[in-house]
Amino acid sequence: MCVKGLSTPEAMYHPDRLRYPLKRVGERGAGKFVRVSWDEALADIAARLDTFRRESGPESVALGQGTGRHHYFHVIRFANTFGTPNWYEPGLANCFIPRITACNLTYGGFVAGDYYGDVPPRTILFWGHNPLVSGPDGELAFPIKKALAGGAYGIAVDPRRSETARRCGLWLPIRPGTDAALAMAMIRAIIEEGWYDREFVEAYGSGFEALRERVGEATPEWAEEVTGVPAASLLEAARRYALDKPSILEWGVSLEQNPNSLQTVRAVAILRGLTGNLDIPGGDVFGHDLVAAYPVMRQALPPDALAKRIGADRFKLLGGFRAFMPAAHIPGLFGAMRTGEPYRVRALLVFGNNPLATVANSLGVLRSLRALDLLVVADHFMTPTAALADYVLPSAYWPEIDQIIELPLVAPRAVFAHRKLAHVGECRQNELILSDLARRLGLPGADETLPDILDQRLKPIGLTFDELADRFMVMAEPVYRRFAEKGFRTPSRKVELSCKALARLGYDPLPSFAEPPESPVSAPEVAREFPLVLTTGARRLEFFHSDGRQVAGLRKRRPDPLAELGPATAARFGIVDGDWMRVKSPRGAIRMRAKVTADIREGVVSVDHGWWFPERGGFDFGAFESNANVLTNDGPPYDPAFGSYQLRGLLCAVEKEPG
Ligand SMILES: Nc1nc2c(c(=O)[nH]1)N[C@H]1C(S)=C(S)[C@@H](COP(=O)(O)OP(=O)(O)OC[C@H]3O[C@@H](n4cnc5c(=O)[nH]c(N)nc54)[C@H](O)[C@@H]3O)O[C@H]1N2
Ligand SMILES: Nc1nc2c(c(=O)[nH]1)N[C@H]1C(S)=C(S)[C@@H](COP(=O)(O)OP(=O)(O)OC[C@H]3O[C@@H](n4cnc5c(=O)[nH]c(N)nc54)[C@H](O)[C@@H]3O)O[C@H]1N2
Ligand SMILES: [Mo]
Repeated sequence: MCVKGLSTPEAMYHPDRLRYPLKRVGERGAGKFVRVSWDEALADIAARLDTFRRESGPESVALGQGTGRHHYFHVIRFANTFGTPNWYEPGLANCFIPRITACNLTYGGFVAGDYYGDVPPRTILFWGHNPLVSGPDGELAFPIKKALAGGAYGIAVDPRRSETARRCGLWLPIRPGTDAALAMAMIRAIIEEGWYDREFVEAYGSGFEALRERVGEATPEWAEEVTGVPAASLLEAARRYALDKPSILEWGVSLEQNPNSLQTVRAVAILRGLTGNLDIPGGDVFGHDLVAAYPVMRQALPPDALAKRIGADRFKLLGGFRAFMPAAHIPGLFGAMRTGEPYRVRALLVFGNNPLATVANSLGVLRSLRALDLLVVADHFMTPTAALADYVLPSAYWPEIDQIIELPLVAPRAVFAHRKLAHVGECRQNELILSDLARRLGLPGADETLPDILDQRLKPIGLTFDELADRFMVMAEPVYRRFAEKGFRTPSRKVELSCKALARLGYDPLPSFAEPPESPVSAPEVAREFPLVLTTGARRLEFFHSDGRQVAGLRKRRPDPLAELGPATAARFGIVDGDWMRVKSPRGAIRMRAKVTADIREGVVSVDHGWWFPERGGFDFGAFESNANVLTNDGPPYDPAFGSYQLRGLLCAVEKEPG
């Protein structure tokens, strides 16, 4: 088991675990709270939400959540039925939705590696992704280890020789933020060398000639100059991925945390189509929707509310009606809280998100939260964000909830039951907190209970939640090459190498590279003071984002926030392994412990994210001392389609801390 799983009892029964609802007394941020009953807390919150709704419109109330957890769709349901278009999740612009959307646009559905069928992959291309550590969602670490041990050839595109890259035959140490250039050059090589799947492209590809023309100048030599990846490695990677089939392409969040996220994920997505590695055994395959979608009650949100969604007018694939899961733009929303532009956002209800740690520009986030009339935070622990709240609500930990786990996007054909087996204090599952509030506010659908919803979702497989729980899981038979009969689920029924739907929305139908706006190439004057390239947030096994720092069993294994840099880079700044150093960007400075390693591209600094110090107390738990998001940028330019902001591929400097 993962160390985080093993530490569950320690985390769940931790003395600092929130056990009762708390109400703030004294000033915001003074950290003084008193215990109140659920009834008192929810009655007051509901009354205040009702006032905001009447005085300033429902859009003045925002909902926030972190990365997709069990309550994900219920938060959206609450927002829709309350009538506010302003909910957010860090993943919408900067994690996963760009990948999903690029797949939908290019081949009409999301694809994931086929590790569970009879045919194993021969090649796995890991792009900005370290699943042996991050294993997102599909518990991918296990099948991937097995595939690599069984002889699959691994290729890693990563500025770090990550845990995954170390098991690969080929490592392409890329300059952060330049992935689109590498992908364009691989597309060109695959076309010009004749390595593409001609039969597949002729039958099922649309826009091949336009694509060929677009990548015309993306030679391996050009890409070497831009990305730092040797031309020979690039060609070897392209040849193996295209010819040693079946191949899986595992891509990560690194492709999305930059202002060119749409075109970056599109360029990489196209590789699957060109090489015919789509929906074949041992390749990347489409998911099956085994169960019904969560009833998010999208129809309850009135059309005039859609127009008020912050960012929707500009970022059409984030908030517009063509968006996969329309949401508000985080920098715009937090901006509205502190500036009142385009209108005042007065209240924020947060479920499982620690924006002071995980959203770019932490000091800006602090000002935004302080400006609110009402902040409610539901969490397991008193986090720096919760410490600013008017109400802190104790949420159930994962063994204390009922839910259905279906992951058609990553584990394409299984559904699991997850059954409650413990209960701590007065903690409640978030869905139940939201339903209670919905009832008090008289929102549509408020009489539908969580068990009703779970049963309703399982109707397509003819089971109730209890029946599924007795069986634990249901898995469907694999189906491959569905396109041979029905084509792809795109307007042209083909793989859209050139994408008409994008052109219609006013975006480039073909992939392109844009130099990151803050780089040694695009901002040489900034680079004089900040000569190194910054990337942040490479996952660590012990922690989930800002979670877990108070769990001794985890903290012991990783006591300090680390920043990795290469031996020559460290020597240049007089830093040795283990030194405390300051890492500075044009926006701020933090303290990190240096990890000097040859397993990173020279000139790059990779900074851990999510750090705060629960043991410190105070009003902020040292939340700004070693927080990567003091360095990152929530300002423009943004990706024109998703509004993605910059967490990777920025500039920084390092210096040894005196004393
Ligand atoms: N610099 C930088 N910043 C990043 C990233 C990066 O790479 N670099 N990555 C970004 C990405 S991809 C993401 S998805 C976001 C993640 O951002 P978040 O999801 O905000 O990250 P967490 O720190 O996990 O915050 C979640 C909070 O939810 C609480 N929690 C966990 N489970 C539950 C639950 O069941 N109920 C409730 N109520 N609370 C719960 C935890 O205790 C924690 O305080 O971070 C983003 N931020
Ligand atoms: N233990 C643990 N697991 C997690 C999480 C966690 O916090 N902790 N978070 C979960 C979440 S929400 C997410 S989104 C996933 C993310 O998981 P992954 O998609 O695997 O992403 P990261 O680990 O952030 O980064 C992957 C690799 O990208 C490299 N990299 C950094 N910048 C660049 C770049 O510009 N280009 C390229 N090509 N590579 C780059 C990093 O060095 C790193 O090795 O992990 C999930 N799983
Ligand atoms: Mo994420």
